[in-house]
Amino acid sequence: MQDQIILYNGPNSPFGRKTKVTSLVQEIKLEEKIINVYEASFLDKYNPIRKIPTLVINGLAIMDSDNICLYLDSISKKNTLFPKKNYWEIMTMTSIANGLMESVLERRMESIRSDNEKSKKFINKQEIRIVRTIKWLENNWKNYDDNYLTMDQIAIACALDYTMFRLNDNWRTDSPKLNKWFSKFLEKSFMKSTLPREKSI
Ligand SMILES: N[C@@H](CCC(=O)N[C@@H](CS)C(=O)NCC(=O)O)C(=O)O
Repeated sequence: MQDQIILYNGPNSPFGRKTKVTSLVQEIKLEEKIINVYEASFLDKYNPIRKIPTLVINGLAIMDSDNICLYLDSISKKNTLFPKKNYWEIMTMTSIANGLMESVLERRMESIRSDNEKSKKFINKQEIRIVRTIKWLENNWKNYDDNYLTMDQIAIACALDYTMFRLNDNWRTDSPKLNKWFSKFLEKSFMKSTLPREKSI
């Protein structure tokens, strides 16, 4: 019997998008449930941190997008997204992309707090980190092999698209190498079918 795999995801989560894209690329069938994580107390029994994405396979819960992607990759018959040859490079690049997502998310969460609660200093710190990280990606850009997809490429594309969704696309003019690669990558069907859905949450 085929395992029942449920992916609890949000409408806009860049971490969740990474996992959804991985399931599409690795051809793993799963049921995606889009939830509002801020009201999802039912999730606590699987993941006390109450974050999406969370994957549940016949009652076994896997949390954190990297673990979920590694799991989906491990049960796939397709080429691995984590080849041994460049494993640590791929993992580190993926973590840099995760850090970018995190900064854009933190900035967003801070900016929607009420005026007497939000910290301009904190928002500014995140914005500086966002610009620094994208600049680093541009300066350390290596040409990816168009014929072999790796996890870091998916993570970087999701992070950059999320930056445009929540902040702006100024980086595109400042980072020509990255922009050239990204424009082509966005055309892929797994990117087109996983665009962020709602501005509000
Ligand atoms: N390290 C986690 C980060 C996941 C994460 O931050 N998810 C956000 C949505 S994008 C979330 O669930 N936030 C709920 C909250 O903070 O209450 C991963 O890679 O999965």
